[in-house]
Parts: sequence; C-alpha cells; structure tokens
Amino acid sequence: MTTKRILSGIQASGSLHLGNYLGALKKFADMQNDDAERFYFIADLHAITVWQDPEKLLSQTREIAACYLAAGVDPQKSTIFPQSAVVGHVELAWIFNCVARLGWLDRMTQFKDKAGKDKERASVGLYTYPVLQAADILLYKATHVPVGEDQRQHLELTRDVAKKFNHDFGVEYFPVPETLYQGPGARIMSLRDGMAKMSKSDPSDNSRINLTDTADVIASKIKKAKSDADVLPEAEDGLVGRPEAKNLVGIYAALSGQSVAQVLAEFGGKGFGAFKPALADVVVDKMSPVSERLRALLKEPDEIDRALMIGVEKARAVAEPVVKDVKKIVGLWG
Ligand code: AQP
Repeated sequence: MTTKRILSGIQASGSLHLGNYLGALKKFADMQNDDAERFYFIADLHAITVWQDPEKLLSQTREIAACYLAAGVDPQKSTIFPQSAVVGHVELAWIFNCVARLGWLDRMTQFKDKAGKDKERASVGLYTYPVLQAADILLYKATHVPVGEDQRQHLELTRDVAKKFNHDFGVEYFPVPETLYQGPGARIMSLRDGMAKMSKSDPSDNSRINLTDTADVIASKIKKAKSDADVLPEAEDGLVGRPEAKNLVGIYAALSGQSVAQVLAEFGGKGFGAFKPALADVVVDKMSPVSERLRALLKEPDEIDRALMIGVEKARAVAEPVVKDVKKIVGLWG
C-alpha cells in the first residue's frame, strides 16, 4: 500500500495574506490528524523567478516558516523546510524539463498573467516554473497536494509529467498525485476587485488582509473594501454577477465555519453597512491569534532556523533516494 503523503509549498515572495491562509495554511493545520506524512516547504526557488532583493528573500523565507508555525502547522507532525536546502528539487526539475513538452507550458495561464505583455523580458525560470513545481511534488512521491484553485493548471501538468515519465521509461515509479482544492477559501479575491485573486504581489496593500495586519488595519481595509449598492440576497444564486459581494460573503463563511447559505440566512436583506462591521469582527477574531503568534515568532529568527534545520534533515532523507532511483532509471552516471 502506498503511504499517503501530503505536500504543498508557499512562495517566499512577500508577506502572506488571508487567501494564503484560507486556501493553504488553515487547510494544512486542519489536516494534521490524518494518517499521512506531511511535507510543507517554502518555495524560495520559485520566488526568484521574479526579482527578489537577496536580504529580503532570506527574511521572507523565515517569515513564511513562521506563518506555517503561527497557523498551527506542528513541526513534530509535518516536515517544514526551505526548498533550496534540498538539492534534489533542482536535479529533478532538470530531468523533468526534458520530459515536459513546450506545448504544455505554452498553455499555462499564470505565466501569461505574470509575464504580461512584455514576455520577452520574463525570466526563463518563470516559464518553467510549473516544471519545478512538478519536481517539488514528485521528489517526495506525494500522493495528495492541497492548494488553492489558482494552482489547478499547474497540478494537471505535474500529473502529466508523472504519467509521461512512467510511460517513457516503462516504469511505475511516480504516483499520479491527487489534488485537493475543495472547501471554503479555495479562491479568495482582492478586496479592490472581485474578479482578481487576492495576491501578495498586488501593488495595493488595501487589496489584501496581511497576516501581520493589526485589528485596526483589518477593520479599515474591510470598511474600504469594494462592494455594491444592493442589499445581500437571501439565497446563493443572488450572488451571481456580484463578485465583490460573493467574495466578502465567502470570506465570512470560510472563517466562521458556516456555509454561504447560512451566512445569507442571517444577512440576506441587509446592506453592507450592517454586513461589513460583522465581517470585520469575524476576521479580527479569527486572525488575531495567528497574527500575535506570528509577531512573537518573528522576534526569534534563531528558533525559526532551528525548526527549519530539523525539517531539512527529514526532507533530504526522503528526497535523496528518489533522486538516486531516478538517475538510475534515466541512465545517468553514478
Ligand atoms: N487568493 C487566494 N485564494 C486562495 N488560495 C490562494 N493561494 C494563493 N492565493 C490565494 C494559495 O496559497 C498557496 C501559496 O501560494 P503562493 O504564495 O505559493 O503562490 P501564489 O498562488 O502565486 O500566491 P500569490 O499571493 O498570488 O503570490 P504572488 O503574488 O507572489 O504570485 C497556494 O496553495 C495557493 O493556491
């Protein structure tokens, strides 16, 4: 029987926000009692696909590690480590660069979104980003990958790489991982635009709730959040065509542990003047303990490094034999 292995990563490209919390961190913490091995990494190699100030990159890496811990991911139950500390990610990525097809990468919408109109100036790394992601996952022979909805296309590519590798070399070596993006919070949108996802790299800080925001800042961002002039509907289908209302109600539901229908049963017929303060209360109530733990951890960088070193050892012990096997399968020397 294959061991259930859960794996996911978060880019060290800036401070984390409510979307990362609901789409990723909270799910990781909630899944800790499953009978599984868990690997959570800080994707610093992914982060440098766009320019990162070297000093900031280091502190962002520690900050993401602190976010895992503050959100309740227990280093005794989960292996938490920086991606660049395990060399196998890069070794496998090169081999997978030779397995994946250009046509597959050409279809990736995240590259198009991030490279924008000036794609000639984007890094090659940004283009091959999903191949590195396939290496991250398959290096640990992960069977389950919890991520937000935005990663759906990349995860499909990982599955294609696993299948093509097994097929090309006539082996049953890599499991084809299952993706887990269901559940509340899988897609949290910007507070300024209900059609764009909440993102670290959005230039407007008011577009997101950062995990480091204080209660006052959270309340003020929710007050300023884009909404519309109508009252909230009584039923979910009334949210169709109202992306901002849908997003705010979704955030309330995900944080309070209710369904959207339950939230609308309470707030249907009420305007944003009544709903926004209630939403601010829920966000502050649920996020404050996480922010407090995070602020305390950030004052102890050595402690964060110690937790990471334990994770690095455990990750290397799993990754090294896989790289050895793969080199043998491919016919590489040594
Ligand atoms: N808005 C979101 N809603 C739900 N889940 C989200 N995730 C990210 N944004 C949302 C999930 O968080 C995990 C880590 O994502 P990431 O930081 O590695 O990369 P990203 O998806 O590119 O996140 P950002 O904030 O948009 O970063 P930048 O701006 O640097 O590109 C993933 O599971 C992701 O699905």
